[in-house]
Amino acid sequence: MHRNLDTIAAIATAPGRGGVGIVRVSGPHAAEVARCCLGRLPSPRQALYGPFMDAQGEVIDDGIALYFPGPHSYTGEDVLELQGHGGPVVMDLLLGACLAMGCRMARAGEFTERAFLNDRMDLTQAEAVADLIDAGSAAAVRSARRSLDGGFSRQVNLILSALTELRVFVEADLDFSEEELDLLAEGDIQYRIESLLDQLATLTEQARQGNLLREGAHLVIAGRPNAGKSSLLNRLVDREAAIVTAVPGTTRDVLREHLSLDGLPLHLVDTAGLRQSDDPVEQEGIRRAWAEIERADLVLLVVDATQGEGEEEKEIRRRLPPRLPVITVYNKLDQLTQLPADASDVLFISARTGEGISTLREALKAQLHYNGHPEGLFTARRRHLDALARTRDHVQAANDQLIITRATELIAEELRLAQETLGEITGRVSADDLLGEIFSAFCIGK
Ligand SMILES: Nc1nc2c(ncn2[C@@H]2O[C@H](COP(=O)(O)OP(=O)(O)O)[C@@H](O)[C@H]2O)c(=O)[nH]1
Ligand SMILES: [Mg+2]
Repeated sequence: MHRNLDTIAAIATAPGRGGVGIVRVSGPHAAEVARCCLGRLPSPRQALYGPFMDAQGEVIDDGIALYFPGPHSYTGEDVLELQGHGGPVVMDLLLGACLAMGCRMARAGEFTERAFLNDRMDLTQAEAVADLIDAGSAAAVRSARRSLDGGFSRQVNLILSALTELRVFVEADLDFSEEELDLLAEGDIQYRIESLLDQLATLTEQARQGNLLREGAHLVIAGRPNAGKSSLLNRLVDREAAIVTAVPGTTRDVLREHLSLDGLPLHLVDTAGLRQSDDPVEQEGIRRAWAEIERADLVLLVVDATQGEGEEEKEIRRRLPPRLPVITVYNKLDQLTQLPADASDVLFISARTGEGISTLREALKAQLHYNGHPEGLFTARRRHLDALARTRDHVQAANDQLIITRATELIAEELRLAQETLGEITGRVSADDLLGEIFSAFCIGK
């Protein structure tokens, strides 16, 4: 266990003016700070109303103090909360008084970091605290709450114990037999590995959805000039965000809009039409369009249905990053008298009349594998997805060893690596730099 000898303090409420503002203190000197500031130590977990004084005994403010002796506190240490009037100057004076009494300013996320280090929560829960604070929708709040309640950790721990059992099994075999597995054990191990792979796949899909809900998807609208990209953006966000004209090359800057698709945050990007151009401004617009495409999760390739696909579209498709999903939409459906015969896997829409837009929205959800049911999800991060993928690779490698070499030692090693990798998610095994990275993204006072 880590020992934090510093007592830390910070303003826990948002900066600015408010009815109430809170200064939070955590660490071994919290009780001393309470006595100095309040004249006495409040009874544990009971509100004490009174004046707040600075180190010289001068009254700064009055309000309610709460004292939570460790380990039954947020951080696991002794915690003091001073709830005063929420003015920035009052709060600064109060914080200043705490610092004068021997506290140090807390770093961003340090309270939650201490909660983690004192085993009050694991890493997914600590991250869920930040996600809850940053949540941009009710669905995101619910999924962060679920992670905070340990929903994600429980699933990870289940797989971790399955891995432990399997490792015990394999390593026992390593002790008793020669270098190769006997057939009976092999069947059992094979079965267990397959079931592990299944569990990992299920959890990965849940985490992917959770991450999608947290981060949203980057959707780039691309195509040649005048196909109706900006009109489509406007239609999707239901307002005149982008300038639409009949002049090809109207859009030059990259335009960003946000949209919630049944709870799924979409970051829409409208771009300059892709074509050869001698105009340096347009060229820069096109360069930026390609830069956006490189970063996209999904591209909407807009084609003018009255003209169909030509050399330009071929050229665009050639340049699209491999493996980037693309939805092709034929726009200006209102101008068509009949549908082209060779266009079965494209969507027909009219940005002008709105026809086909609801189908497009469904196609977007399907392409992003968003099931539209945020209930039951927990928030997850790329870090988690990455760890899950590497865990799967190790389990898969163990499986391959089982089939190809049947070398117990190699199987055991892959399973050990799998367990270590999966443990990164909850923080059972984690490097200090990883912790620093996670907690520094928090706000001060949390
Ligand atoms: N008839 C029809 N015209 C459209 C439609 N969508 C866009 N346009 C027109 O096509 C022209 C180019 O549209 P714009 O959205 O600026 O295309 P962009 O260059 O791809 O962004 C404008 O004159 C639009 O009014 C549509 O669905 N039907
Ligand atoms: Mg445009």
